[in-house]
Amino acid sequence: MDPDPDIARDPHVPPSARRECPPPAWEGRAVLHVDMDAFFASVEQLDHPEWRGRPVIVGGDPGTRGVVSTASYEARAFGVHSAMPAALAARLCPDAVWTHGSFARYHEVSAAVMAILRSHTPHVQAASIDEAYLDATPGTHGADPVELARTIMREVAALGVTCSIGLATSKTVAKIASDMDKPNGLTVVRPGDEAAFLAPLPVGALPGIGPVSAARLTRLGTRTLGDLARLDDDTARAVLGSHGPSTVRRARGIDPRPVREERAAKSVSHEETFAEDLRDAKSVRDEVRRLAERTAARLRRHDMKGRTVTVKVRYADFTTRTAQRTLPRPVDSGEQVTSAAGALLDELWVEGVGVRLLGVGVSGFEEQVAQMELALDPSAATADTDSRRATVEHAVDAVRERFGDAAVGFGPRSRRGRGPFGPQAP
Ligand code: TTP
Ligand code: MG
Repeated sequence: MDPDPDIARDPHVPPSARRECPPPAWEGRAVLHVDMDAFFASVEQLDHPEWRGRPVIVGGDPGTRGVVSTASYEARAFGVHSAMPAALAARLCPDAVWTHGSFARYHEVSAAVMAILRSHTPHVQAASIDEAYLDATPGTHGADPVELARTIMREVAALGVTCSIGLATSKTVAKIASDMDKPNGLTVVRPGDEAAFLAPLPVGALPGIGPVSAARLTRLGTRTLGDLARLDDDTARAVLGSHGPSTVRRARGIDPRPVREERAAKSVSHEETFAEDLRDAKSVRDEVRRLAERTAARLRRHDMKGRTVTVKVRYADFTTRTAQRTLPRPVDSGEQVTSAAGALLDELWVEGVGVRLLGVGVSGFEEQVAQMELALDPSAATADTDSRRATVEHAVDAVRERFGDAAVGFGPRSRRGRGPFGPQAP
């Protein structure tokens, strides 16, 4: 519960006691949440040694209506933070270095960090450009989870940027813990300590509770996660909607969601073998639509989008053919997958030949970082078709959910924004 509880490093514990009281072996699940410190600003300081130790603000322009993307810890000391209007940041911190930064460079450093994580275990879920979860449950991973966290911090620091890590028995608690001792801090919540660790924190500390829910809870007198943990399911549902009961369980430290390895999935598909061969074009087309919609629903359930749509047909004589098309943008809607699959079917459909099996798949997944880039740069999507616009809106939703409403602008005001940080504050 305290930052880094390793007794061996505690100066108040006499050396004789250190040998007698090794920390108990970790029991059960161990989840690490790794989050880079002031990520974009740290990359800028890495690339511009003359900016190290100085307040650095990424995004926006002093004196314009832009918003701050992030600020170095030196700038945060002046009260500057993400999503703050640039003009206000300029007033708070007049001597800051301002830069628009380069998303390509942030991707590069992000990829190097993810590679370090994956060198320790395949059980890695990249949650955004600068954060990831690792499953380090003893038995699935060799090292003690606390040791693993320290090793990762050392290896990331060797790249020239730092991260903070939360280690706990679940994703929710690990994520909250990683924020407790920033920058360059390790916070360990040992098995059994979850509820006590969470109880004093304000409700807004729980991922998923935004300002609106927090205000609604506060009006009811539910201020801390300890208060929230005491709500019954009916009240939770009335205040927080259908996710209420699971939110309350997370406030108690109960969160069984697994660390998901996106990379494991190379394609998402549905196929079906028919009891009787399909012989007319309409029933084949209807089946393709049904399979496309099921595939798209599964994509959305897993929060994935892919650019390549494949249709597979096995004919009555058992010969099998596939056709594939790569779209300009990743898709996850039933309509988009159906429309691509329908066009592919035209290439495969042979009048008069029975169809035994049909399949519709989507592959070519992009990492969430690519979606974030798109969202932060609406000019990248020219918004000249509805589907492109929908893609951007979806990505904007994802970023807003994570960073709050002010983080991303959208529409005419933002379309002409500059660099990767086009969005302009009103
Ligand atoms: P965060 O991890 O939220 O922030 P951070 O890494 O800058 O700082 P901290 O030490 O508190 O973790 O976001 C990661 C990057 O995402 C951040 O460096 C820039 C970008 N970002 C935005 O572009 N807009 C935003 O509103 C936020 C919050 C982040
Ligand atoms: Mg960060």
